[in-house]
Amino acid sequence: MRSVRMQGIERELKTRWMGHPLTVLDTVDSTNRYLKQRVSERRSMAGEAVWADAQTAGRGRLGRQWASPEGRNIYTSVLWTPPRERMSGVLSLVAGVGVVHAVRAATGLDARLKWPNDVVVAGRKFCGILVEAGVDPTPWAVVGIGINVIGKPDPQFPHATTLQEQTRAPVSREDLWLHLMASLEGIYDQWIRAGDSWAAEAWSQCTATLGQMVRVERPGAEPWIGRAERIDADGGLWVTASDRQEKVISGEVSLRLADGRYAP
Ligand code: BT5
Repeated sequence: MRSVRMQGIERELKTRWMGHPLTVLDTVDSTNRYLKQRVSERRSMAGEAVWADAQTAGRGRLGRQWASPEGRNIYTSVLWTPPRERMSGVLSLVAGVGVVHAVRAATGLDARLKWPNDVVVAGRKFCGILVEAGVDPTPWAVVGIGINVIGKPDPQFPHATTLQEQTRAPVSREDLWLHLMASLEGIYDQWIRAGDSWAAEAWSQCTATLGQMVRVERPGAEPWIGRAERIDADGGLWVTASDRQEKVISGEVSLRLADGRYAP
């Protein structure tokens, strides 16, 4: 059940546009699906957001699922309408930086990004980001964010954690959601002013992946190990080994530590 504070949270928002207007739902299949439908019906506006207490079909990337139990987490999606020439993998970098800054501000935890866009604390994932974008009728991007906040992580995901597990103190999902909208607005506006390479640099400042030895696993190809060197403004990651250097694109590879464990 949505809390009373959650229901009226839009009144507490201090942002100019991020998070307005807000729809708060008890349950929905997927907040991304919900907002994309509003886009297709041409009923949406920039900054519009949806926040659900539970999802019955929360989605990850590549058809994967996002576990979305009720009463403890954040499942939220926000609509962005960037200029056409700014539509690229950089959107996902901008969103990731926004989440990291919000979580750091709200909890003091050392949240970091794992390429391409998991958010981790102490090497364990507490947040996933799913950006879905298109250009019809005009450029749009639905930025979906799932954050494990309260209680223990789902035991079926051994590398998962929750913010409360990390802080060992109560964490308010409402306060965190307010931080999230403020942070996304600040980072988005700065990206529009400063450009894609600024976003790639901001992402690089918040990551746990760069400098690590990682294993690149592509379906049907021999895995190989190299050092994660840098990212490009389109979100591609450069991995270097003694005999090869390649830019890997999200969706095409999964990254593991050199010994096969989940790479933070
Ligand atoms: C993601 O996908 O991490 C993006 C998840 C985005 C979820 C939000 S919730 C609001 C909005 N509406 C939606 O329908 N989606 C967005 P990916 O990188 O593919 O990671 C998915 C993988 O993470 C799964 O295959 C599991 O291994 C793991 N996983 C699933 N649920 C988890 C959870 N609650 N906490 C940690 N790990 C989880």
